[in-house]
Amino acid sequence: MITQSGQNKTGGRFIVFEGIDGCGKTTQLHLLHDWLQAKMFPQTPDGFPMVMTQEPGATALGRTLRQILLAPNHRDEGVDATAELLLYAADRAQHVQKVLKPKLAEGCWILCDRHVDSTVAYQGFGRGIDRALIEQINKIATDGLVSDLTLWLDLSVEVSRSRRWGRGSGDRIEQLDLAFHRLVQQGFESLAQEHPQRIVRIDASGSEAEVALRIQQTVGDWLRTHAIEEL
Ligand code: T5A
Repeated sequence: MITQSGQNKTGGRFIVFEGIDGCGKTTQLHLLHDWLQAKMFPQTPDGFPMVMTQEPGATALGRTLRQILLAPNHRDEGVDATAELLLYAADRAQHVQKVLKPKLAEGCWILCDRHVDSTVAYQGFGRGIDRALIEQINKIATDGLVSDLTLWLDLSVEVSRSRRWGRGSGDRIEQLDLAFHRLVQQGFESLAQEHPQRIVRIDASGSEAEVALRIQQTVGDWLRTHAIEEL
């Protein structure tokens, strides 16, 4: 069975969470994991085969790259935008080949915190790198893998910033100014308009429970129309 993501299906599905810094992806990814496990597949004796993962930093190489990418300073010389793009791509290539494709082939469901759309939004819209170049590099890094469903958690830059208050001064990307993060937000808006079949907007305002409910409704609808009957 071939799906949108192009992998030969053994039941695996690839669900991605996207959005600006601090929009609540990590919180909601864990809540969706628990909901899928408890509500959708309670009959599975050994637990449903789900993997929670992230970009950057899900592999041994990726963890080193993440430290390099997010360290607040690089001896004051800064990080060139193209160098940044290629480091995120290197993390992704390793993640795709060492985690995502093997786990999908085993039939696992993958919940992933960020993937290719982050590169378009941050390095494309945010840094201003040519979109066609980014698409080309993403294609190489993913080796053709595409998410089955991407949940874009839409939250204003101001609210996301207020949620992150008290967590210190932030990593190298979080420290960029509001104008940068507004461009990133525009990037996610554009992507959602361009890919309505793959990317679903989730209103990420309100309490964790309110957002979780919206996600459960969206994923529940998606499961009924796209996934469950194929298992
Ligand atoms: N990047 C990444 C690129 O530039 N290009 C790329 O190609 C890729 C893949 C990654 C950075 O790298 C950039 C983007 C990022 O800047 P990261 O640490 O993974 O760094 O950054 P984030 O993904 O932004 O992680 P955060 O933890 O900052 O944000 P999350 O995961 O979206 O949010 P979460 O769940 O941690 O919540 C943030 C805070 O809000 C609270 C939480 O308790 C937490 O304190 N919260 C809520 N508060 C009130 N109401 C709610 N509904 C709340 N939900 C969560």
